[in-house]
Amino acid sequence: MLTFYSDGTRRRRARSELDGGVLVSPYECPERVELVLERVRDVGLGEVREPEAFGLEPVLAVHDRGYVDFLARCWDDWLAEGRTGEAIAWIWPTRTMRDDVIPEHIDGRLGHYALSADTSICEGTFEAAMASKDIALSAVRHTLASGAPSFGLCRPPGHHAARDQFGGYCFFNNAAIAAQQALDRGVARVAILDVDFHHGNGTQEIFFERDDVLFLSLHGDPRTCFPYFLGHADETGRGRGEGFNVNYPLPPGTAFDAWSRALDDALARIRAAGCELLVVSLGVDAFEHDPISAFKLTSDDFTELGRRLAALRLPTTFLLEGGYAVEEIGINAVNVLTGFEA
Ligand code: SP5
Ligand code: ZN
Repeated sequence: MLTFYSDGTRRRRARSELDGGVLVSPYECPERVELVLERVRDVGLGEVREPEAFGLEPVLAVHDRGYVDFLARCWDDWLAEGRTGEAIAWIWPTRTMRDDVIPEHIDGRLGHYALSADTSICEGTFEAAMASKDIALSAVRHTLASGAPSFGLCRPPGHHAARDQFGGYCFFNNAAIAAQQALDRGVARVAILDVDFHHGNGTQEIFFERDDVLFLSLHGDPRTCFPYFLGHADETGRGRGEGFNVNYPLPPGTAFDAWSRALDDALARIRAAGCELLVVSLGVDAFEHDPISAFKLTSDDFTELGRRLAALRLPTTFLLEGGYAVEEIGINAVNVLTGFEA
């Protein structure tokens, strides 16, 4: 299987993440992609290719132009205020305020465009997000052109990024951008299966009213898990999108037995919906030793996940999302891919 990767993903090297009231070194660090790449090479998964540059047009097909401009300028605007730390949102247009007038000041703009305070913006963030979406676009283009599976070694991840919001370590929604690209190239219906521990709120929001993308997500129940405010089972889509959004919120402690029952249900729905392409939002933070998650999947379970995905016999593009057990991230992500090819 081809892997798409570029060093541009490492241009984001944030120092700070607000976690439990403390600024810690971010869980979503550049070492993550280095270790996955090393594993790809160790097991001989296949060629590693540089992505092409696709520019902003495919980004603007799913994201708001004002949002993209904000991301492009945020770091400079922040520095222009004389700030020394990294840009972190700290005030939001919550229930009792207005959100229809976008502030001019960078602090207000950060609150408008952020969905959480775990994600700081630092130098190189925009450039890394650009590299990440180019990897996703190159991977899906390869799958569309050849029918062969591909792996986009994306970083930063994407599935929390909504049409006009960043957060949860995500800026551009790589899976949504890739799926939209496939639709624009003539694919009639795409399935996005999100196996990251966290709910893919951004992907859900982008496609919620559409029937050309079937979105399915297995994740920690938002009653107790990030992102807390989306991902319940009764969110099934709206309008013509009704029935094309499927959430499987699962309790903390869920192991492969129960997790894979939800997976099998998701796979049956993908089959029934007549999808022509599968995009896997491949987070491996459902791993038992993940430092910020609460499921109990083992490294071998990821191999079995790959096998079950292969049984769909669909053109498939894998895009890396989360996974923070850095020592094992390569093993777990690549196990899915080798399981798929077995
Ligand atoms: C892509 C992805 O997986 N994003 C996840 C973002 C989660 N951010 C909030 C993490 C809160 C971690 N708190 C854990 C405390 C353990 N020390
Ligand atoms: Zn996650």
